[in-house]
Amino acid sequence: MRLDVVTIFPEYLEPLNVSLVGKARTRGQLDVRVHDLREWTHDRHHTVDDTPYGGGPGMVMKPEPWGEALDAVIGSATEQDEAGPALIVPTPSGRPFTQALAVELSQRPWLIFAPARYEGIDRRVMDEYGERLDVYEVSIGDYVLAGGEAAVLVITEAVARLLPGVLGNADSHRDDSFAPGAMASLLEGPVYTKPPEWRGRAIPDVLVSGHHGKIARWRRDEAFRRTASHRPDLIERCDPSSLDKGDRAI
Ligand code: 6GU
Repeated sequence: MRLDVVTIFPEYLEPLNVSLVGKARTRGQLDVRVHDLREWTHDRHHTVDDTPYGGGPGMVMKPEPWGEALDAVIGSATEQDEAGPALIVPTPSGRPFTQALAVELSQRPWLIFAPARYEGIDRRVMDEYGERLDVYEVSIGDYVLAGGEAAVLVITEAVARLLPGVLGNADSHRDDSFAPGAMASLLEGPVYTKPPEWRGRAIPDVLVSGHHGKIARWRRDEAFRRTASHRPDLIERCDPSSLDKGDRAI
């Protein structure tokens, strides 16, 4: 997969050199290219923003640098990129970023991220590229960040771990909280490892009982309890047929 990020803070994307995403890059599974938006400005001050039409607080990102930058990135396609890119615009006014959207994006060969600072990007940029490619305006949650760069890191990590061969064990994401169909989309319950006792705290006996049926039932109950406590909305909108007799007993 190819990822391009156009930003006024290229150094904000340094974490893409580390951990899972960094390793995927070294292995050649991810081709990440970070670009400085100011390279596509032509004035002495490398201006990327201006005051909003209609008045109001804050500044809006000017369309011209974005247009030149996106044309250059899209125009750098080689034979490998024949499928064409999707444009991801992180914004608090976007559609929610979910595991289902992470799966959809992980199936695309090329993503271009356009994270904004200030009050956002001039609307005409999204309208213009929306006529040529799929544009996803995406929010990572109901809170406001100072810019979209942190959202790029979040979306990239969620997408990269779904790429074939990036996670050591392909089964690792089958039971993820929010995986479609997994555990009826319950949150994951507690996990334990050695030693069997730590600071006077023992692990639950059932986990060393060797009884696989009882272990599965216990895990399901813990997941159900945690979901009911932290995310009752997930249980209210789940498919009732995904709940079993044991769940209903809780
Ligand atoms: Cl994607 N950007 C900004 N600036 N704030 C956000 C966000 C994105 N998602 C939630 N809050």
